Amino acid sequence: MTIERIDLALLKLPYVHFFETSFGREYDRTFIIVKVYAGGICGYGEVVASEAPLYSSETTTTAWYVLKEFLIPLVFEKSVSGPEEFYKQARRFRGHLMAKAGLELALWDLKAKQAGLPLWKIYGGVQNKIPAGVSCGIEDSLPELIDRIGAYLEEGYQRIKIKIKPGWDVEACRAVREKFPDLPLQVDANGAYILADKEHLKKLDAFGLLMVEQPFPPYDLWDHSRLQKEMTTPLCLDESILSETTARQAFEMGSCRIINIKVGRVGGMVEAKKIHDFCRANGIPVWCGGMLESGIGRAHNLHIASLPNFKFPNDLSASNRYYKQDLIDPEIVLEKGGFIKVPEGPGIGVNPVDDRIRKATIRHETFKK
Ligand code: OSB
Ligand code: MG
Repeated sequence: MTIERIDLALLKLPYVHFFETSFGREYDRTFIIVKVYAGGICGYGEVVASEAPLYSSETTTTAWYVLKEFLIPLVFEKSVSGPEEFYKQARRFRGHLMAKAGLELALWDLKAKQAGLPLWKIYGGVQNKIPAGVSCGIEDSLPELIDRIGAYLEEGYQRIKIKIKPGWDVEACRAVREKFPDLPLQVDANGAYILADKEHLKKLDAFGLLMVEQPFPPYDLWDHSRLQKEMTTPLCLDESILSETTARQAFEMGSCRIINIKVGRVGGMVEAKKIHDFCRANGIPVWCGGMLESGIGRAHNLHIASLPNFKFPNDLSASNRYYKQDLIDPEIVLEKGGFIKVPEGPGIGVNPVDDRIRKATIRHETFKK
């Protein structure tokens, strides 16, 4: 079915609580929602690039530009109607993986809605409830971190991830471990260290962590392999894994033992599935990372996390952990035992509320064939 129209909207939503990583502290999130229309059906996608090029080199502005000037015209000019065809065509453009993923996800939602099936069925998912974890930002003090973790555990989350950076690492782990000796716990540095910190990072082996995520910057696969050789705790790569090829290279070099899959980071679900399948064939467990998505992006992540090689609790939390009012109705909730249900309706299976989207929109543009 021909794509008749594509809409882009730039939104800003305030967080319920600030989120601080080794990049800095943020109070709200700016992101792009993509809508694709065909035959009276609308597919939704989310572009996870943020305002500043901190997590990756993409920003909301570069994503908007690349969508408007290259990716949307490609869909119309080549009469692209589905996500796999979009993936093949869009590969001619280098990089801009988050921009590509947002449009590809909208096409996946559309395709599943056209078929009347939930996305997880189209993807070959096997789990209908997803183990939920929380990613905890850096706080002003260790007691505040401990209080926050206590509150999340009270709500029922299965595991906690804390953000670390130089000056907020070993002592933070020690404090959390003292208070919660048996808690499934992991840490994420977002690339804040360098190889010279190797001896310091090895101290993290003392805390029984599930994994240490992305200690070094994205391009340092080799340095990660040097650190992994000397640590007992598994390393997990996030920012470094951009494709099935980088996943294979990380595996061959021994740069990590676990991979975080984020569909936005790798350019869409076609590539995410390739990474998933490669990891499954080679005994590397994966889990689903998050980018503090709205309910639209998080619903997409729930379907992806239903695939069989997702083996750890995920950075997938309920709507009320992120936003006062999510963009979808009903919102995403945490079930007993610390799970989130995979939506059962067609496509992403959740209902975006147009009025809420409109209220949060700061820029909007419609494109037609
Ligand atoms: O590294 O996993 C990360 C949020 C923004 C950018 C990078 C990361 C994160 C998170 C949030 O950890 C996880 C979530 O969405 O719950
Ligand atoms: Mg991460």
